[in-house]
Amino acid sequence: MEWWKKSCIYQIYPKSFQDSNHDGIGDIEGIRSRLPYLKKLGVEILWITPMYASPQKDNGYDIADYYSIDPMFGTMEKFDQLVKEAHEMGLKIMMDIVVNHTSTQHAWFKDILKNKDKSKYKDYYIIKEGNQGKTPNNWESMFGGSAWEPLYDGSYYLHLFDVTQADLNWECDELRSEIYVMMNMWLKKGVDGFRLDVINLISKQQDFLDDEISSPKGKRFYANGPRIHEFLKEMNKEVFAHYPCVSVGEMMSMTPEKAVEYTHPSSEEVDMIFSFKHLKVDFANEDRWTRQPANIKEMITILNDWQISINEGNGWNSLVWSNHDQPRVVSRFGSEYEYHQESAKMLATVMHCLKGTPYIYQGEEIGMLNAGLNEINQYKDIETLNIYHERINKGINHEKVMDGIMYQSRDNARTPMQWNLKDYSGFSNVQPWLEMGKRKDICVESALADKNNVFYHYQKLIQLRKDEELLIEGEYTYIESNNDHVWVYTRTLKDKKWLVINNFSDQKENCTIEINEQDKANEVIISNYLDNDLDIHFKTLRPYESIVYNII
Ligand code: TEU
Ligand code: CA
Repeated sequence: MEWWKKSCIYQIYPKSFQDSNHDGIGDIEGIRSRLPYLKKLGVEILWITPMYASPQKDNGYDIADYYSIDPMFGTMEKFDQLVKEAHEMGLKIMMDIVVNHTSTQHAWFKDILKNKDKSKYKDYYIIKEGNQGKTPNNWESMFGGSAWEPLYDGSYYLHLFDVTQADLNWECDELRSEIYVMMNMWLKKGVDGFRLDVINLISKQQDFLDDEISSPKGKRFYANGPRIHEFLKEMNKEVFAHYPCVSVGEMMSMTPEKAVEYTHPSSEEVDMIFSFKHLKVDFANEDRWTRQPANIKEMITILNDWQISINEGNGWNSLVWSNHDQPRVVSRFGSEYEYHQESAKMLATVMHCLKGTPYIYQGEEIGMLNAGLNEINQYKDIETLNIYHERINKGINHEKVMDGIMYQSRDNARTPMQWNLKDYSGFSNVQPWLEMGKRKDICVESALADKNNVFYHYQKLIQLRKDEELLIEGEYTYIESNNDHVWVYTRTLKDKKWLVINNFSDQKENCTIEINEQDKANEVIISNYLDNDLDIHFKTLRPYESIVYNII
């Protein structure tokens, strides 16, 4: 079995993980000092978001030099030492690589600005003539506004994200080879794999037509574009195939059918994809910035559908509640106060018992919550600031705009990691680059001191996945329970069967579980309440109750 199927991936957002030199910004030394904590939790792969040299307009997703570490995080020597120590402790390192675009501060782009039409790098980016003094087409940036920015002499470059993130031209053979050489360099150094940022956007349909259908405009012409499979097969052959590495494609506009095409072993593209469909069930009218109560039934339907289709197609799933672009999961689908611990544990159990590779985003393991920042000037995220101005300019009132931002802003997940009850939660001795979240009582030190804390629940789930082949290879089956707030499923391997019951509601919920009449439970494997009976056919579940039974 591939090693990454068994492992749990922990995502580190370095800027906000641990500051070692007290400049308010997390760094490599900080990560290194916390390896024992991560080891204790039991995770096996550390995915670290970009630490390459960057002007940090999009917190490192705007890379200026793929070959160097940003001084704010440390040096290449420090990075090598981190990899070495992690390996000595049995931890693997997954790099985050951004090859859909570079920063406009990258040497290639700067060469174009300097040498204009003489630059040999003009073909590395997507540069088009304007359309009678206007942009080449009507495509929009994911962060708001046009996706085109004037270059010089009436031409424009494409940027699907910020204006400082210029899209690379994957049609250019030379560009592709340079990217593969660079990726090989990191693997030679000893890193264990890549998370590939927005990788299914790299192949653009070449006629660059106007678009009135997708949102943002243009998306259907580049998401899963015409040459995407060809490019990924080439990347696999040129890079991944030479190392026992893991490759995770972050992809938007995904369906399970498409996911199978990318992850089926015979496709030889990527090992798994990271996608978001189930994390849109609290958007009103598909507008991320206007919230509605989460539609749990829809979420269960989506996740269930992915489990079934991916397994049937022999692909592989990523199991994800949160990352650095998403609000905190407990704020979103759980309870911030009364049932904080119960709901955080339930959410953990649901994900970790599904088939796939689970991800934990830093702080999730202690149930960290949304930031609670209510002034726009407390926000740093470029997307949030752009959206704020765009919406205010459209005449939407400030309170309504802030309501959406407080709930959805990416900064919700980016406030510094809370280690202890000291100033700045032990993240730093000085005011951090982004304000601390409002709920300072939730921190690692308090979590570790309480044997019933959600931290130990995650620890136990991670260990269960190491010990029980059933959780890795076992078949997933949906079980009817006649209650929309409840998700029941089984995992089966040979003659072993586990029943997983989860209540997503903050109320007591009754349900009839449509499992075989003769099935009986003989053991509770894990639960978020201490006293469970062994009845598995009819249950009155307590708020956010979650139980895993062994079935005989
Ligand atoms: O994210 C792309 C993505 O799929 C979105 O979640 C995105 O963050 C945004 O919310 C769309 O409106 C990746 C990175 O994870 C993100 O941090 C970067 O900003 C983005 O790509 C560009 O590199
Ligand atoms: Ca620092």
